Amino acid sequence: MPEKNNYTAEDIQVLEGLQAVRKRPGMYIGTTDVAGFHHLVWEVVDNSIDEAMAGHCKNILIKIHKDGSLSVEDDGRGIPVEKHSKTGKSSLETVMTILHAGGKFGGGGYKVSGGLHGVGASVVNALSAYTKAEVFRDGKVYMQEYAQGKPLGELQTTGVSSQTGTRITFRPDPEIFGDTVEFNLQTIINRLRQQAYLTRGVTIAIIDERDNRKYRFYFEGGIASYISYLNKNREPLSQVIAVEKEVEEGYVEVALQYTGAFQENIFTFANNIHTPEGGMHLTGFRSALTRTINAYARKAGLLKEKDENLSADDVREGLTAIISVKVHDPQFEGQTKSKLGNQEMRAAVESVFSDFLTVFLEENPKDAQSIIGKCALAARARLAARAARDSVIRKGALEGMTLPGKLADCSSKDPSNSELYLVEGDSAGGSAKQGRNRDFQAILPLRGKILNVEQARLDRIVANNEIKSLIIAMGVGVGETFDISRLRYHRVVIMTDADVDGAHIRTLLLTLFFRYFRDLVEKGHIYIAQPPLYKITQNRKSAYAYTEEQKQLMLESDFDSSMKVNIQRYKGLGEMNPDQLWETTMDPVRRKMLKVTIEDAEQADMIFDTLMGSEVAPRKKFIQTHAKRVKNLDI
Ligand code: 0RA
Repeated sequence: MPEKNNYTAEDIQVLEGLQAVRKRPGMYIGTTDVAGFHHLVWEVVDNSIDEAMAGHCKNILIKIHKDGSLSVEDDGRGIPVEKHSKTGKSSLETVMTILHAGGKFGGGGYKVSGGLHGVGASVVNALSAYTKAEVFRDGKVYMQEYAQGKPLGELQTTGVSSQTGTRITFRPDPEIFGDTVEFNLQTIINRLRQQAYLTRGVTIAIIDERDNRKYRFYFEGGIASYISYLNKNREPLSQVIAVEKEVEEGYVEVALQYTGAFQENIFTFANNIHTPEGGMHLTGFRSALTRTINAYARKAGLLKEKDENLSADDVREGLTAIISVKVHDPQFEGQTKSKLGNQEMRAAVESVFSDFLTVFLEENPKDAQSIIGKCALAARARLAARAARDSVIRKGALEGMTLPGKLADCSSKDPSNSELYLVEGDSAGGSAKQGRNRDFQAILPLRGKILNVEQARLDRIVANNEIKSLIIAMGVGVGETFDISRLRYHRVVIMTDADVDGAHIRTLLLTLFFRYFRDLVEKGHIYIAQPPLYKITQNRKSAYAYTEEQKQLMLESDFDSSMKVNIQRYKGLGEMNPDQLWETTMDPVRRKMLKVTIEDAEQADMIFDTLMGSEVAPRKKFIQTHAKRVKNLDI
């Protein structure tokens, strides 16, 4: 036995472990930017969620403190504090300082062990300038503090308490994250709301002490409530259908509802971790859905003998679904380690869900009828779309279809350095054509308002002339024939006027890209041009301002305040001459372009539904709520 107060082999191992984390934080938390910074929060919250999933904790409270620290408090059993047989330290100190010593020693459970998740409290501790762990257990309060992962003293008893639970307070280390990153309340809210849906019955509260904002999430219905939330602006075609079952491989939960929308929205999770790349659980769900709906439709006579089967796409139109599985040893694969690889979950989800759906459809003939009616309509539209596409798109695209006449193409045939500008109207189109560098910049003028794709189906969308030109110019096809490798321009730039009409056309185009060309958005091919709002001229000196604030700043600091200045407000791109358009908006060296990203597909989706969908009330509410944030509104 090592002697007390001596530097033991264990101590050395601990220090080496902490050192490894500080030396290569990316290996443990992905990055050291804002994402990695918030990863610390998820790690600590995950431990409390685990305690809740095990049925021992009902409340979790997150506080963002004014001093740059954050605490996570739960009313679980409390991290054990007795001496740990292997390390000779308290279990608490072991959990807090030894790499990979997860909370649930030796126990089964669903503690995540793959990917970046579940690396635990010791990593957070190592990457924090200061950490305090408090445990409420056995009628006492225990406490230990750390700096950069090293204990500042022994475990102490600091008081008495009749409660049980754990509170971890940590302040991320500026040496690792820099000193400008802060906790973002909205990021934390979004994540915790999602966790509350996925962990039925737990209450998660958030207090931001920087401005005293408070939030509380509790969802009795779990993922079934999540479906209602996602569909709150859509027209429901069925009840929310939900099943959960413990199986040998783990735990399976599925909830879904059909709506009048044309798109599908499926979100999948494994051990509460979002798996946007899908995986085995999704595959199992999809095959069960198609098979079960077709079987029922045949049996009930809703599909006749001569009818083709409903396709996988048909049964997903208007579907909102959540698949959440728990698995003992999750394998995360794919480009972003967000695809569930566990083969056994395919059959598990497939059998749980198809057994349940079969019974549900038989017992609820009204729901069954409207679901199958919707799928059959989708099938008819698909056949119509195929016919339309065969005549207008596929034929052309595959046989070197002539590009639209209005497209002023570039001479480069290398997509990686080619740009396509989508310009509102012919007059701005004219300026852009003259101002561009024709080597690599192509211009496609769009006339008037393009179709609102949120309220139309693929067959009508491909028949719309403006959209047809756009699809042919991009070269990627649409729907079943979409192929990103055929993209003719790696930058597709939306260039609209800085007024309300311009904003509307931009939103319509973004909706189109989001709904039908989401891959282009996700791969970073869609951009928004930033034309200037003002030109300020004084004598022979002139400058462009892109925002109201910038104009103010320039007038105060760059121009002579006693002499006359001329301020030109650009209402539209057409008011700029070609040279001006080039130097302010199109020249790669001087322009400012925004890359469109989908940080949170779910949020973006909801905003699109709100703004573009058929329900008027939510749109009005959204605009009222956010009207103050819309700047440069020019009516
Ligand atoms: C291991 C065993 C027990 C509880 C925990 C870990 C535990 C860990 C964390 C981390 C955050 N909150 C937590 N709550 C509990 C249970 C020991 C027992 O009482 O049997």
